[in-house]
Amino acid sequence: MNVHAPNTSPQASATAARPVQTRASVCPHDCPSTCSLEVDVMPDGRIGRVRGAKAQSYTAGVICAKVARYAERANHPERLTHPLMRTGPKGSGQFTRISWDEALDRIAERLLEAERAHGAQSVWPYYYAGTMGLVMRDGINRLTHAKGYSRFFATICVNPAWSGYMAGAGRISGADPREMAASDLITLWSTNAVATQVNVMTHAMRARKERGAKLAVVDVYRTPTMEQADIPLLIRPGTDGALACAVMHVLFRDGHADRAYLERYARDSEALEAHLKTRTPDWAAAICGLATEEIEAYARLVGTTPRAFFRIGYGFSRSRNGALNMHAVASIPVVAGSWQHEGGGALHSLSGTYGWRKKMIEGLDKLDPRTRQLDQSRIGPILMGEEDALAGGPPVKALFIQNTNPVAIAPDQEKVRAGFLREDLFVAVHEQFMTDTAQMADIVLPATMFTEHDDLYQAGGHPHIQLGPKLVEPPGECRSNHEVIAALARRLEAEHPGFAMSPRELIDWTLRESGRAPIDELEKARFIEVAQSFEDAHFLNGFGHRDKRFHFAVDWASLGFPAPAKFGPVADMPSLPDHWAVIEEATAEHPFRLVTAPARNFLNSSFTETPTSVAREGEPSLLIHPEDAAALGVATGDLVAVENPRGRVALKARLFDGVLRGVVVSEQIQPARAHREGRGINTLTGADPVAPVGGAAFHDNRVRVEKI
Ligand SMILES: Nc1nc2c(c(=O)[nH]1)N[C@H]1C(S)=C(S)[C@@H](COP(=O)(O)OP(=O)(O)OC[C@H]3O[C@@H](n4cnc5c(=O)[nH]c(N)nc54)[C@H](O)[C@@H]3O)O[C@H]1N2
Ligand SMILES: Nc1nc2c(c(=O)[nH]1)N[C@H]1C(S)=C(S)[C@@H](COP(=O)(O)OP(=O)(O)OC[C@H]3O[C@@H](n4cnc5c(=O)[nH]c(N)nc54)[C@H](O)[C@@H]3O)O[C@H]1N2
Ligand code: SF4
Ligand SMILES: [Mo]
Repeated sequence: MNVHAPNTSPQASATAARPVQTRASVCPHDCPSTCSLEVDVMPDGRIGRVRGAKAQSYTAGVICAKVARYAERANHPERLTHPLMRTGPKGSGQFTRISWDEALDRIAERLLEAERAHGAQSVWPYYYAGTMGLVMRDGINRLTHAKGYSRFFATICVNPAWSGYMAGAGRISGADPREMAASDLITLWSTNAVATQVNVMTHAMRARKERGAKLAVVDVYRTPTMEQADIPLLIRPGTDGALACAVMHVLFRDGHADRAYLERYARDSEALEAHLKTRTPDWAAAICGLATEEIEAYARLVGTTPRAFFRIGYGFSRSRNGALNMHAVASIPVVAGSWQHEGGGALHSLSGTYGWRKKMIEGLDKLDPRTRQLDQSRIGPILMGEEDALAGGPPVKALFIQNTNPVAIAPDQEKVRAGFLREDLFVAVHEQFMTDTAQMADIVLPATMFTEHDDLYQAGGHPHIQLGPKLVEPPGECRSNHEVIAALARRLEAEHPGFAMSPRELIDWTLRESGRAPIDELEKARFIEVAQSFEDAHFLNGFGHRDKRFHFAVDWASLGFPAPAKFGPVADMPSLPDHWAVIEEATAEHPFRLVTAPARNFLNSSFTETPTSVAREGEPSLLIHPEDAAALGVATGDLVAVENPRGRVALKARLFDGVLRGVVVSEQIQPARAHREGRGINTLTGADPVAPVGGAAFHDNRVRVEKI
């Protein structure tokens, strides 16, 4: 039963003892799948089982296990339900309960004090993607712009990937993922889809079953996704550019480059072909660790299979050469001409196709472009007052944080922690749980979950917009991000009409202004498909650049990608696809390359509080090749110290022959306290920005490993 009627109050539901109702919703988490959900609302007014909607053709009834058991998270006894004020030293975890009015008054007082003493830009509202709902995620920007606070430059997830894709294709868009079902060769390039976006497997497996399609998987360890592959391509971290170049070398060499297509749709093809002459499979094999024959065989298959679909993930972009490598990989289906065919081409993200008008949600009419932008990924250096990170402005004196857990998820964690411990820094954190970040706060505020507020969702991995309506009342005194921002705005005398609107009014305004159906229609329909035409999705009307061509040669320093500045060693970036040797290569002192990949039962640092996820993942561990382990005298279950100049983390060794020698993998972002020495995995990752527009090289770390 699907009930679309407006939500009834919990009192009514509790007393009427009505049966379980199944209501439509959307998964709010930061996952390209953005699944369409069916949520059981129990007679007691809490949520019960969660299932994938069958009626939505991308979700197709399938969701991941961690969200299927969402009741564990929503009804968790440790959810934050009341505002808290710190009573002990910073980071001590000693808090006392206070009222909402007192909490909001205190926050406002400290933000106003920072503004008076150091200017509005000493306040930095900081957020990310705990919920992907447009109102609850992005509404904080309205406060930022209305007050002239330091702006937030979101870099941590997509910048290396998107800048690389944009450089070639000119638009963050691609083929409809459901077309995978019509494909004969599907390459999952650096996405562990079984763990991180399970629906990709639904559509890929359909092609295998119905057409005998081949599945190729490119990764740096044998993930559950690679275990399903016909063609596993296990490479060294940060070497995707080399593999892509060799594949294209073979395409040109063996007559599989589609010259007529290139003539019409690409720029710089001759320069690329000439440049690739020396980028042979032998050359690439030595860099990426594959056998020459594996590269030849895969390239031959790409060249002889018109319906070749590339589902390109984010993992390989989290290296210092990640943007260049993304551009190189995105070049393959252009050289092969795969884009012309149904079931061919590529999909990285559809995020560039929605065209939202976000003035009301984000207060864009109040945005002053002269206000500095601070780089999300560099929160450590910023809080530690490093001059280049502060972009010429005042020190940050106050942080207001929603929707993210930077003490756990941001790179260079020792610096982040030291920054949060500054006595002169005020920190307010709006959260669902006592995360590593909330633990460091002066004031903690309890937040609603997605079934407890209204929001609007787009998807990165499929073309739908969806409504996630409020289904149940929140526990205790939890308030939504929007409520908190509006309440603060009143106290801070920040002005914008958006503060006075309800979430539903903001959603309706945004839908209408963006040329979409109004909220009532969307609610009735649950989701609306917004797929592009085949021609647009396949760039057959031209790529996104002004000249409508795919660009093989890139002037990275003048890339048209919105950024406050260019980051990292942009000037040294090769113009054409290549292996750019700026990664943290292993040395004698730090002989291992560490990859910090996502864990199946967590989502970033979310779900690290739910018992089943914690039980399934176990203690934070390190996958290491048995021969490397033997050389160190390490056995499965031994505690090892993983160290580099940024810090040291204790992990449990797990011997695994699915990594190359010299590569170690830790699947997680577990809280610091889950680790024996109280330091989390991002202690080892660097906050130096990835060229050309920032981001963190989470999978590009040299480390030493020793038995403790
Ligand atoms: N279960 C679960 N799901 C998630 C998340 C999670 O933490 N857990 N995170 C969510 C978020 S925020 C995002 S952005 C997406 C990301 O999902 P994906 O697009 O899948 O990207 P990543 O998770 O960063 O990494 C995916 C794979 O890249 C591999 N990899 C790392 N370095 C390299 C390299 O140099 N070359 C190659 N070829 N592969 C490499 C890793 O081993 C990993 O298997 O997933 C989302 N979904
Ligand atoms: N080592 C390593 N680090 C990584 C990565 C990696 O692969 N390796 N991946 C990186 C990537 S891709 C990303 S996107 C980032 C993600 O980093 P984050 O966006 O910080 O992701 P989460 O850890 O899930 O934290 C989101 C927090 O928001 C809270 N939250 C959820 N909904 C709401 C809400 O409605 N209101 C409020 N106030 N809070 C809410 C959740 O409880 C959770 O604690 O991590 C990055 N960090
Ligand atoms: S697969 Fe992703 S979008 Fe779907 S339910 Fe799981 S976390 Fe949510
Ligand atoms: Mo992400």
